[in-house]
Amino acid sequence: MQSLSVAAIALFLLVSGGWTGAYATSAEEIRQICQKAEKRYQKIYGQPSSDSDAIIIKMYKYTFCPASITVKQGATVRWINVDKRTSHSVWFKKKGDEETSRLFPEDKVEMKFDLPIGDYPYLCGPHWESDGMLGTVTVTK
Ligand SMILES: [Cu+2]
Repeated sequence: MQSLSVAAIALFLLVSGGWTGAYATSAEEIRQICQKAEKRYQKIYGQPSSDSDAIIIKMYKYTFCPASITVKQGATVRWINVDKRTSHSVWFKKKGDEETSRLFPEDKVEMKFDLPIGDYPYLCGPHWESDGMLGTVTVTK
C-alpha cells in the first residue's frame, strides 16, 4: 500500500510536470537510442519499421521508440522488443488494463485502438519507475 501511494504521487508529479525524474534522459540521448532501435529492427526484420503493416513501437534501452504517437481510431499498434537481453511489458495501467506478459527480445504484442478520442498513457511494468520507461498513444478521428 505504501509503495502504491508513492507510485501514485510520482506518477502525478510526472504527469503534471513537477518532477522530471532521476533518469532525465536528454532528447539527444533518446534520439540516438531510437536510431539504434530502428537499426536493430531492420536487422531482425530486413525492412524499415515504417514498411510494416502496423504502427510499430520499438522497445529498446528502457525507451519506447517513439514514446508518443498519434493514431486514427481503429488503428493497430505493435510493440516489439528489439533489445538483446532485457524484457519489457506494455501496461495501460491508468485505463485499467492488465499488464502484458513479459516481452523478451524479439517478442511482440499488438493492440487495436477502437477507443474514444484521447490520450492513453502506458508504461513498462519493470522499468517505468527506475528508468522512466513511459509512453502515450493519442487516438484521433
Ligand atoms: Cu522496460
